[in-house]
Amino acid sequence: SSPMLNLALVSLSLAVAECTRSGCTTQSAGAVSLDSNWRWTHVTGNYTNCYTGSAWNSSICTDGPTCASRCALEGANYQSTYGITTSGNALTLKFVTRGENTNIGSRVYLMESESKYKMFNVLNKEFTFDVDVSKLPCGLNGALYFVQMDQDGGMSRYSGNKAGAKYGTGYCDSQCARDIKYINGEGNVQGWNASPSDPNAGTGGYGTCCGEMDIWEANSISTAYTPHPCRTQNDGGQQRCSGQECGTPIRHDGICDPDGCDFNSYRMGHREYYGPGKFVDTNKKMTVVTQFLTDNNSTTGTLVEIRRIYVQDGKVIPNSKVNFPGLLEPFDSITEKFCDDTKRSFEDATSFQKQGGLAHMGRSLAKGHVLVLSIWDDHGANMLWLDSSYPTNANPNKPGIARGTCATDSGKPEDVQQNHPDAQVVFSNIKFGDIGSTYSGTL
Ligand code: IDC
Repeated sequence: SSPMLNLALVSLSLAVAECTRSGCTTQSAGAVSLDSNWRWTHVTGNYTNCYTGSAWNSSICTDGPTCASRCALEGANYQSTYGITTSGNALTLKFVTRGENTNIGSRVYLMESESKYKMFNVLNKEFTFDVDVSKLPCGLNGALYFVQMDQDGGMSRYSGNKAGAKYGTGYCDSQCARDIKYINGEGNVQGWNASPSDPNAGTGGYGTCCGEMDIWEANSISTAYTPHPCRTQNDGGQQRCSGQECGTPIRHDGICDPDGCDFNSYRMGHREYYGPGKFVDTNKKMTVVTQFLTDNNSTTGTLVEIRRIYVQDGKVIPNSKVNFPGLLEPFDSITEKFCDDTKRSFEDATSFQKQGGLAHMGRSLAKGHVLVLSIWDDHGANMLWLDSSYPTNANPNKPGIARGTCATDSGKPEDVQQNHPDAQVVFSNIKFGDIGSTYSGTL
């Protein structure tokens, strides 16, 4: 990936507030940059595509390093091509945008400057935002999360990367994403195969892994928050993987935890808590507060608990309590004990524990994470792990199987794209600061 030719918009502004006990101040307006995978990549010096649909141009991209040295990444027309708009402190991500080509979903990163992502250390802090999920049906996910990407997108570590954070390079996550076109400053050309179900995607021989903290994965039916630690270098920093390291063929034998330790109120036994017309009413905007508590109440402590609070219509709504038989305690937050107990009673795989659990997630967060906002559909599992019963062949009455009210045949990408092209998520009013400083309301 080398510099662009054609100067289009490279970012959009988005205001974020930082808070202390004495109040919040809006920092110099931030910006978001679109992930490089969504951008046009063409030969440097002319407009021959380096990549089209689900395939590399094999005469240009003869191998990974050559590909990156010959190809450039473009600027982005956020609104008309990708359906992404900002207004003041709000960001709207639309699902299907029909421009010159049809675009599906998007992923953007919060910037600190034109060439650097903004880094967050959330330990002993709280992160708060408002979200409108009312236009997110079964099968869609409007996500807000943190990943341990490099601040410059990998430009200084990988000489082949001439594009950097400005062009949204350097993505990584705990699934060790293999659909990423440029990894470590090289095209992911070797072993690239078209996706069997997605005409705009494929997977290469390499993946890109790093620690991930999902603050919010949600639609109007279900929501989950989930830490995913990784045993990559630098306590979860971006690392390229190949073969079994990436978690294929054996899902739980890679260098990251792909499942995480999830708190989904429905899955945890409170079925009237979150949804349209429910206790936390997804027909209306809500405020979502997430607190990262350490053992010594400082940013250098060990992460011991991740708490969730909602605020809606001026009312503070405590998180739901876990409610199913065979459980040690009525947990209402993520702790190591909660993870051990739920994995044990649900008979889930324990890759979370194997990858170091909550303490290791904390070490990763301490290194600094990039904020990601996205809207996506799921070619792997139709989002059933979030909003339906999963695995679909298991008894839905067994604790841990039911995650939401969506049908087990819902969420197919072709269905949601056809029937809900106008789906969208709106994130707004992002606040970050000391515990207790970012929200108010009556109990
Ligand atoms: C979920 C992850 C999520 C990821 C999704 C699809 O939390 O980030 O996008 O998988 O890969 C399972 C599933 C597993 C789920 C996990 C939590 O096999 O796919 O992980 N879980 O729902 N069974 C029990 C729990």
